[in-house]
Amino acid sequence: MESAKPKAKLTRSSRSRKARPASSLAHLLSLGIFTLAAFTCVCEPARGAELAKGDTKRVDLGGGVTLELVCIPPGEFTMGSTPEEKAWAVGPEGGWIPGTGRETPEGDPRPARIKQGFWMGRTEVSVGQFRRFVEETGFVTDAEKPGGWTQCFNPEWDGYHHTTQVVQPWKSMSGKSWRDPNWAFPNLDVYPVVCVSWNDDRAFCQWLTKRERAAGRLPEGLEYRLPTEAEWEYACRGDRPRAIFWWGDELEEGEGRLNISACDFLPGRTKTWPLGKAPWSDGYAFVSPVDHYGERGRNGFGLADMCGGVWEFVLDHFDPQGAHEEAYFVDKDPHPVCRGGNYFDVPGNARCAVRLGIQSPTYSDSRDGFRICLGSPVAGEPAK
Ligand SMILES: [Ca+2]
Repeated sequence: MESAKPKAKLTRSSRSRKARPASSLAHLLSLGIFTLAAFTCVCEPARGAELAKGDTKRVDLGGGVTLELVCIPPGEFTMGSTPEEKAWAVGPEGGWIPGTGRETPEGDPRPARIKQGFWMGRTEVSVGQFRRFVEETGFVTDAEKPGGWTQCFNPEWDGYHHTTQVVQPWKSMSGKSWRDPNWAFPNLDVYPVVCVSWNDDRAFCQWLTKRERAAGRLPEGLEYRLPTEAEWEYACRGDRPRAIFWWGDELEEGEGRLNISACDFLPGRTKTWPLGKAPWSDGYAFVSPVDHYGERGRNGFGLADMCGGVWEFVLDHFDPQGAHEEAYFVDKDPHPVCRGGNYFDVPGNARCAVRLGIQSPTYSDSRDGFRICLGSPVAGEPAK
């Protein structure tokens, strides 16, 4: 952003601010015309009327496929979870297993600040959007490389058998990938893409940056990338006071808003997912179409599926001490962070504060996807 500021000032001084009504700007955005001056507004909320919360932008990925971005203005929020929230997560309603310590890395509530505004994908990146990337570049995901594998649902799984042993429904498989995550149903373009690694996700962002820049639509100094962990949590909370979910603390208020482990039969079976569940049907035992729940499923920033759906990779490496206001990276043995929970998770694992450290930058899973953002480059990001 620093390098962009002098140009932005020149651009602003060369036009009449009062001459351009908001409807005209909205029209330009709808056409995909995106100026440096327009983005600068995101970083300067004092300018008010031009770009603010609720503004959107549609990116043309080619082949008739688009990706919608939502404006996230800068602001402050409370990161982390209270002891009461952690206790709820492992209680009868939250449904997670007590004693695993999975909730500990959320840390205590603490103030955090997002200094620069950014744009964020309205939804998780879909199968159709990821397909455009692969079609244009021939990109081969980590799971598809020689010797590669991904974690998918094991069709032979027949339950947890708590009295004897816990057998997980997930199994490492070769020959499976984002193209075929081993669902028992077709992998539609409207589903969130899964079985993509942190490396794969960053490659998608890099492709989009180059593509938009080549088309003259990307101002110098901005790029497509994964959101930082702080940006993700700020965006997830949706400009509301800290709570368990983006709509508040009440699980019952989540009905019709998210896809988690609920009262839905697995395809071709008479069983639902085990453990605690949301006490309603959300319609899907596995993935649901992105933004399936419409307005009711969107948070205060207009973002869909921030809780539930699929886990979303963010840019940071995992620090068991808690998420950081500035992006956090390690030199050795990095574990990328996923946020937000997924269709298999109990309510206690689909909260705004939930964090998960992933095995490695090449690991992929049919519960993990990603969401992109458009913002300033992040200091210290490992080379792509
Ligand atoms: Ca579900």
